[in-house]
Amino acid sequence: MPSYVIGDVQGCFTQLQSLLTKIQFDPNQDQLWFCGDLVARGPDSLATLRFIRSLGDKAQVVLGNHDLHFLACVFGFAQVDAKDQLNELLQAPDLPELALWLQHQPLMHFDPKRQVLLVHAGLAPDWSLDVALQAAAEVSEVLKDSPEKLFAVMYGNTPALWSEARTLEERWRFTINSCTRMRFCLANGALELKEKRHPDKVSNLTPWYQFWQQKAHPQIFFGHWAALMGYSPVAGIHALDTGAVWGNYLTAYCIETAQRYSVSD
Ligand SMILES: [Mn+2]
Repeated sequence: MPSYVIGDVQGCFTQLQSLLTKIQFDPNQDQLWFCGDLVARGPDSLATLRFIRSLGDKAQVVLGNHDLHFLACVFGFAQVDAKDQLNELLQAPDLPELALWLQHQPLMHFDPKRQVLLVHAGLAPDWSLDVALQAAAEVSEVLKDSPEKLFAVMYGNTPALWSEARTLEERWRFTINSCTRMRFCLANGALELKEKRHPDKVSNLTPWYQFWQQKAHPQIFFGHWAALMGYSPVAGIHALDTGAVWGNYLTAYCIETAQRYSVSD
């Protein structure tokens, strides 16, 4: 029963289908884990969401920043970004079911038996694994039960440290920023949320995963950072966004065999 972790699909439904052909995906046996950003910039967010939802318990999803922004638009708390191609999805007759399904997906998924963790962007330097799981679970609960409360306070870059997140709202925002937006941190572990380039081009910031190199950690799979092109230098921390939506590749990683598969179109 192989499990494949798949990078940021971003509405690239055609590439997703070619990738599944390449790995000879068997929906009766195989599991697909998606590391978030299912929708937004690519041409076919509607088909992507319908397909992944139709997989039922064969698919494990975590939410990315674009998925949360899409939900905030559905709930009237944000405007669709001019670069997004979401109109077809927003006008679909099954939008309510698709949005509700997405709203029930977690920010983080942890399989304690296999010691494998899935998250869109990463884990904050000043978290332990237990604190990270607890913080992510709190956000998932509020997203399910009172999404308006969450979307009203979701946007913003502060606090930059978990120790500075004092109110419930600050904890939600910090958790969402760590799990769905972070790439680099300052030397003290504070989140820096603007820089997107490859670490080789950035001198004064540290990639989040370098902080986790020193901790005992499960295998971590993440997306979100297309400039890495699927490479993280830390053993057991796997980058999977290979920029399908930017004309590069969509990647799947088989957890059992550690083999990578990519398609470009
Ligand atoms: Mn992202």
